[in-house]
Amino acid sequence: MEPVRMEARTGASGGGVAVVTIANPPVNALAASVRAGLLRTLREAEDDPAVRAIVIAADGKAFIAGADISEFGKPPAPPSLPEVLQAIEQCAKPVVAALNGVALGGGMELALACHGRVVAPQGQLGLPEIKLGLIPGAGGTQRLPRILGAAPAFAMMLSGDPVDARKALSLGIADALAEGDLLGAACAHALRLADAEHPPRVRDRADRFSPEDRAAFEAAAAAALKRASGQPNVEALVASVRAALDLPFDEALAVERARFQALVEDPRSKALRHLFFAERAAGRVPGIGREVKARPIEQAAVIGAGTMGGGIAMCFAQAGIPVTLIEVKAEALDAGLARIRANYEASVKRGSLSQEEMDKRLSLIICAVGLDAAASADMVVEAAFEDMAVKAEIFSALDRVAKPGAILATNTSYLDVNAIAAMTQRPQDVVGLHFFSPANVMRLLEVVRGAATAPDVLVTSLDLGRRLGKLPVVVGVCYGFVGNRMLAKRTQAGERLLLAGALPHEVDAAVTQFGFRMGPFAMLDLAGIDIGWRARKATGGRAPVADALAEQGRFGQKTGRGFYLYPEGARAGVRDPETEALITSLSDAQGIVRRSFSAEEILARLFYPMVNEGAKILEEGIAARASDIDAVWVNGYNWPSFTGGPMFWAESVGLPKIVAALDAFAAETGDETLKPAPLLRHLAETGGVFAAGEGA
Ligand code: 3H9
Repeated sequence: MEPVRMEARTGASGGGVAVVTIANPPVNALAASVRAGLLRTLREAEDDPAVRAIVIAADGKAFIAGADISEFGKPPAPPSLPEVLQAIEQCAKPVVAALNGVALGGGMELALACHGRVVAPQGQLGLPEIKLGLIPGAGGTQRLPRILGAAPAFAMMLSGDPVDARKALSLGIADALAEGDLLGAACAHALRLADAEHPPRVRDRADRFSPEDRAAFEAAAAAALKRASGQPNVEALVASVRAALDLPFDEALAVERARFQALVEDPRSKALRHLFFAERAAGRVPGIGREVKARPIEQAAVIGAGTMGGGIAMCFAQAGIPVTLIEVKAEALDAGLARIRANYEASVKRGSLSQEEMDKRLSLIICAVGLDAAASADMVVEAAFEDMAVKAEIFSALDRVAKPGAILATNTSYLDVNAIAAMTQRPQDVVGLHFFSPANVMRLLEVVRGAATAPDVLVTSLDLGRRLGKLPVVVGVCYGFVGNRMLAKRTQAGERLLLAGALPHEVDAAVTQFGFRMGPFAMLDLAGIDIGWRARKATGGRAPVADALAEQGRFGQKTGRGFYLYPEGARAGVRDPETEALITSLSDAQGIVRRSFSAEEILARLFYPMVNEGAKILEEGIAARASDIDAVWVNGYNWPSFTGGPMFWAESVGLPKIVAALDAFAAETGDETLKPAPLLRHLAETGGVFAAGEGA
C-alpha cells in the first residue's frame, strides 16, 4: 500500500479539497517514503486547478508519531522533513492538519507548519525529542514559541510531555476541536482559509514575544541548564529558543537544524534511542506470536501485606483492578493497610494524588485472613517471606484453593520458580513476577518464565505488567534472574576494591560521576547491610567487609552507621574513620598491600564482571536479547540511561578491551568466574556485537 494517498473530497463541506492521507502503520512515522509521498501529493494538489485547499490526515489511531527514529544515524534519504514542511508552509493553497490521534515530534512539527489544525478529542500533541536526547529538528523550537510565547514553549519542550486536545485548543496550538466528523471539520476549516487572501503562517507571527516572556524564558533556561549540567540537548534547546527570539525565522531555523544534527550523532542520544527500541522489544517473546491471547484478569489477590505485598496491591488498585490483600494474621493486615494508607496520604499531601482517587484506590483493596480468600482471583501474586519452605506451603495450598485457570505468580527475587511450580499440579499456570522496591514506584517487572509456564500465562503477565504501568521484561530461571545476578557481581567487585585499597566514598564517587544516582555502598547502607549478611549466613557466602560491619551492628542508615556514618538520622552519609580503619585492617590481615585506584579503573573493575555475567545470561538464554538486559538495568537499578545500559555501554567501551581486562582480573584473583564468557570472547575476536542474531 502507498504510504501516502490523495483523494478529492466532494460534497457540501468538502468540495475542492484534496485529502492527503498518510498510511504507514503502526504509528505513521515520517519515514523517507512518507516524506516523498507527501511532497509529491502536495505538489500535485497545488498544481491542480480544481483543488482549493488541502487536508493532511492519517489512517489508524495515531496522526504521526514523529520522525522515523530507526532512520537516525543512517545516510539521509531525501526529501528531508524540513524540506517537506517548508513546501507545506509555502503552499499557495491552505493546508490543514486533521489530528486524529497522537501528533508527536516531527508529527506535531508538521501540524505547526500547516496553516490550520483541527483536532479530535483523543488527539495529543507534543514534542518529546528531549527524551531521546534530541531537540525538535523540523521547526518545533521556532514555531511553538510563536504560538505560546518562548517561556511556555520552552517548558513544554523541556518536559517533552504532550498536551491533550482540549489543552491544545485552549493554548491556541489547535484552531478547532472536532467532536464528530474530524475530516469534515478539517475540510470546512481549509475552505474557510481558502477564502482568505493569504493562508496564515505561524512563522509570520511575533505577537507572543514580549520583554516579560523573554525574561521568563531566560530565568527558566538558567534553571534548566543548572539542573541538567552537561546534557547537550538542554543546552541546544535553550540556544534554539533563544535564536527564535533573536534571529530572523530562517536563520533561527538553521540554528535549530545544526543543533539537531549534532545531537543525532551524540552517543548519549544514540544510547537513549537504543533504549526506546529496547523497551519495546522487551515485550516480544521469541516464538510467541499475536495468536496467543491473554487470559482475562479482573480480580487479583496478593499474599503478604509487607512492604512488597502492599506495594504490589497498590499497583493493582492504581490500575483499577480489585485486589484482595491476604495475611495469616489480622494484625499483619492492619499494619499493611496502615502503611498503604500512610503512603497515599503522603501523596495527597504532596498534591500528586487527589483525595477522591485515594478513596477509590483504597476501596479496591480488600483485606482478608487466610488463603481461601484467593479462590476467586484470576491472578494471585505471592509476596511472602523469601524462604523456599514458606513458598512451598503457600503454593501447595493455592493449588487446592485457586480457581482453574488462575495465574499463580511468585514475587521471589532469587528462588527457583520451577521448584515453586512443582509444588502445584498446574506448573503451566505458575510464573515469577519480580517487582522492585518500592513496588508501586519502580517501573521494572521481571517476568520469570518457568520451564512449564504456558505461553498464554506469559502473554497475560506481560499484558498485566503494562496495565500496571510497568516495563515487563521476560527472563529465565536462575539464581537472581537478570538484575540481581549481575548485581551480585558488582557487589563482589566492590568488596574486592575495598580490600585492595579503595575506600567506599571513592567507589561511590566514581559510580555517581558515571551517572548513577547512588553508589553501591550508599545503596547497601540504604537497603540494610544485614539483609545480605543474613542471606550469606544461610548460603555460606562471604563478603568480608560487609560481614565485618554487620557483625559490629553496623547495618547502615537504620543504625546510623554502616559503610558511612549518619549523624542524627541524616540520610546522606559522611566518611567514617572507624569503617575505613576496619577495611584497612582486613586488607592487612590478608597481607594485601593497599594501593589507589583511578575512577576509570574502579568502573572497569565494577562493571566489566557485570557485562561478563550479562554475556553468560545471554548464552544460557536467561535473557532473549542484550537489549533486555539494558532495559532491566536502566529501569530497575538506575543505570544511567544516557549510556544505554550495561551491554550497550560495553560495546561503546570496546569488547576486546573488556575481554583483556577480564582475563587480567581472573589471573590476578584466581577467580575463574571472571574469565570472559565464550560469547564475549567470540564477539571480541570477531568484531561482533551483542545484537547480532538476537530473537525478534
Ligand atoms: C522526531 O520526531 C525528530 C524531529 O523533531 C525532527 C526530524 C528531522 N519511529 O510505543 P509503541 C514504533 S524524533 C519509529 O509500542 P504505543 C515502536 O518502535 C521522534 N518507530 O506503541 C513500535 O514498534 P514495534 C519523536 C516508532 O501505542 C510501534 O511503533 N517522537 C516510532 O504504546 C508501536 O509503538 C517520539 O519520540 C517512531 N517515531 O505508543 C514518539 N514511534 O511494534 C515515540 C513508535 O516494532 N513514540 N514506533 O515494537 C511513542 O511515544 C509511542 O510509540 C506512541 C505509541 C505514543 C506513538
